[in-house]
Amino acid sequence: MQEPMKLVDFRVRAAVVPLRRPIIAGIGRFDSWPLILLDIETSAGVIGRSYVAPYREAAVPAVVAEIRDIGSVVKGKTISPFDVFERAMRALNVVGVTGVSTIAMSAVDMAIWDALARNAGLPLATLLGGSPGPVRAYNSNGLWRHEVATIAAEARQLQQEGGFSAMKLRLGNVHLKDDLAAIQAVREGVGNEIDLMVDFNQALGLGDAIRRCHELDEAGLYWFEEPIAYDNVRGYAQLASKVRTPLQMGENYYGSRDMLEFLSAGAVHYAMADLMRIGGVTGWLRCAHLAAAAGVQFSNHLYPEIAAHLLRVTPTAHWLEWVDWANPILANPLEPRGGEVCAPDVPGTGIEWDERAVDRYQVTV
Ligand code: SMN
Ligand code: MG
Repeated sequence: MQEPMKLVDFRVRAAVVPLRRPIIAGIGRFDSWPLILLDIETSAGVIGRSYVAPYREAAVPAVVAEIRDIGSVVKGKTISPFDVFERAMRALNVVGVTGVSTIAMSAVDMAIWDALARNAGLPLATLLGGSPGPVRAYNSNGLWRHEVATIAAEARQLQQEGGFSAMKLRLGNVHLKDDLAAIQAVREGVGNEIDLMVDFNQALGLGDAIRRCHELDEAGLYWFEEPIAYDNVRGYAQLASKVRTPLQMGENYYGSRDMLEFLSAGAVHYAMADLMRIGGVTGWLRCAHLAAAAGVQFSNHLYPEIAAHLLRVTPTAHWLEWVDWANPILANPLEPRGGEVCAPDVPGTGIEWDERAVDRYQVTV
């Protein structure tokens, strides 16, 4: 029997990388993107890697502190994701089991799974019982709530960036006419054949959302994402029963219990999870099986490098959200082709740092 692999040390760094297109959405504007990079050193000599992006640069120190705190709880322990998860969350319980605690836990969990897969010499998808390979993707790298004049050209760029036939547009303008103009501009740029998801980023109140969704129900959109505040389960249940375009949300679920609430309330037609909030790979797997049991198609939010592996073992796998926002510090960024992203056939997740770029963008924490 092989010696069990132990957690030896955590190395946490932070970088702030430029965005090719500023993020402008109902939840705010972000001109650059903060990344927290975690390297977990193991007794087997392999390093497990992950990153999380907590949107706000000012939030980085809090997340880093929590990751280090988890490190102090689990260092020296055997690398088993389930046990580490339970032990760390038991410790963090006193400061909360969602928010920063879950974000930090997710970073640790993803790095642990990477270490396990690397040590086994297997791609993460294979370690989890699947295989590396392609997943269908939509391009989410643009179409923010900016000047309508540039939307058509941007939609064309997004289509060409990786042969995409699906993309996401951000809506939730105060006036319907501005949402309609943005949709029209995308159609002018790339025609009616592409699948067009739209995301309101919680911009609307329930009454306005019912009105807006009805007004847009004939626009041939693929899904309506997060029209109202993410924690309003009853509001989503009402909306879900009233609209014809499928309702999508979930990037703000903090763990599988949140998702269970929405699924059991019939509050969504599609579901998604953000690996930074859901509890990393472990949290994803819990959700993927809930979604499958409910017959609900399941997509990722961000973190395409890891999501590509996970969608390969998700029974109701739906769409991969393609963003390239971590590319500036990745040595082997994924390359979408023909509207697909491939979970790579390499040990682990395939995440490797471009150390020179990390030096360049690093900030002190
Ligand atoms: C989103 C992602 C990241 C920052 C702002 C908005 C958006 C999405 O909700 O689903 O891509
Ligand atoms: Mg969204």
